[in-house]
Amino acid sequence: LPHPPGRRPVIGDLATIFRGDTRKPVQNALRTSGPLGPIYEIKVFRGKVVIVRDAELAAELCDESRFEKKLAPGVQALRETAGDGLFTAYTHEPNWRLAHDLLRPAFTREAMKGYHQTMVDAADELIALWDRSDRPVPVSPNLTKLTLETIGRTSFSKDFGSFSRDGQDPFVPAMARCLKRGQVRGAFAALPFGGALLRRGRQPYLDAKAYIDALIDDIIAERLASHDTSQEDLLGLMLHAAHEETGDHLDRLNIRRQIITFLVAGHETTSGALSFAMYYLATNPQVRAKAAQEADAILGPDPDSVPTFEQVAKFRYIRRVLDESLRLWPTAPGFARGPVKDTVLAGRYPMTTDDWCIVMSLAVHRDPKVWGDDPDTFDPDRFLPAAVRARPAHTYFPFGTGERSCIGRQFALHEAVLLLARACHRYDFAADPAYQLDIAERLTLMPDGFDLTMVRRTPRR
Ligand code: MNH
Repeated sequence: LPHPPGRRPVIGDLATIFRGDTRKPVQNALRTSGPLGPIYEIKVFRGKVVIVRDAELAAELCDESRFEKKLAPGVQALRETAGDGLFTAYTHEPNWRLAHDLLRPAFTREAMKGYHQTMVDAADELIALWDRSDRPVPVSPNLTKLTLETIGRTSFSKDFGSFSRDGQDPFVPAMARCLKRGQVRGAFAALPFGGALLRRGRQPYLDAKAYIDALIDDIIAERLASHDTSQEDLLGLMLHAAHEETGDHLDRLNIRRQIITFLVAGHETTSGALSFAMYYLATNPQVRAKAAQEADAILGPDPDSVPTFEQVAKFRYIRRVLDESLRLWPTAPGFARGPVKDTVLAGRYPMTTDDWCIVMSLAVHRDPKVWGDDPDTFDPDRFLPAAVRARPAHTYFPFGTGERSCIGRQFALHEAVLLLARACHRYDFAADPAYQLDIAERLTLMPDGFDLTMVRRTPRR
């Protein structure tokens, strides 16, 4: 397979991966990997990663009869914290199927109806915060408050109190430290002096882990103390649901891992998606005007009116803005796939069951074969129903693919469209013309240093 030029002995492509900005390997790959063609490999020390950036190969990898989810080393490293929680489980681990079946009822349309008012209330608190701000608001940190409150309150009866605090909830950096620890451990294990480097970060890690453990204990203890076994939210299902066929329950260790999984998976990706959508609305006045018009048509002239559950599905244009934002910046920028049985990809690339590759959605979402010769241009009309029907299957996957795709997709879309609709209805907002989109890479992609001045507007009929 092709690889980036300038490969060195021992370190392999390390220098290339981090060239430019060491904190942005994913964006670096998007920018520089084009000449390597549809599929290429990178090597670092003894590790090898194959990356697919082509729509046809990606679509083939979505064929569930031949390929399945694999855990890339970066995801495997999260198992130290999330174990066999839904996201980090191997499909063959019994707890994956069990949790998938038990928890799915928390993500039906009916379940969304139950969360709607809680989502509206959390959005209201963010709106109140924006109303009070006489300075530009920090978009991503504010939206992270919203998404953390939303997952906490809807699914665990946990109020983080994010809106009554200035900075972020301590949960966010504590969790980041725990997750990073696993990844750093994986990376350092391969290095000379790795052990010494690891010892340095040990105490802060232990502190963060103790904080998270106590938080989860509280969440579980409070619910058990309420003696309410009827609540069918995510936590209720985790604690009390029995499998239809086997009667099995989730065990206590797995419940802890699921709570961590949902608190993390349930907020960072959605916050990033919302932030990118706000960025494109702020920098495309015609798009913002159309979104505001749609909000006015559905919500009417009262700036305080909030969407009903049924109305959320009616913001078709705003939904397209979100879809297009997730095309350009899928906040989970890739996912790993590998063969179920030894096979040949595209009739050219033999793969065994030990092989895997990363489908780089970020690049595939810009393949000119699918998206035309201006794939980097933001255009929500790419998601008009006729345009969607005209595209081949498996060309757009911000939520992954197959049975291991995102269980929280409807949840994220409902939450996000609701907030965007309210924001476009109530405010006019323009980005500082000097702001250049700067994207931080953590577990996910997130606009960085992006502020907006929220100016009240007058909705019209
Ligand atoms: Mn989510 C899996 C993206 C919101 C909970 N999510 C995935 C995958 C992608 C993804 C991609 C598949 C990863 C893989 O193949 O390895 N998720 C997103 C995005 C958003 C999102 C872009 C928001 C936008 N996710 C949410 C929300 C929740 C959630 C909200 C919970 C409320 N996601 C999950 C869980 C999984 C997952 C749990 C793992 C599902 C499984 O493997 O069974």
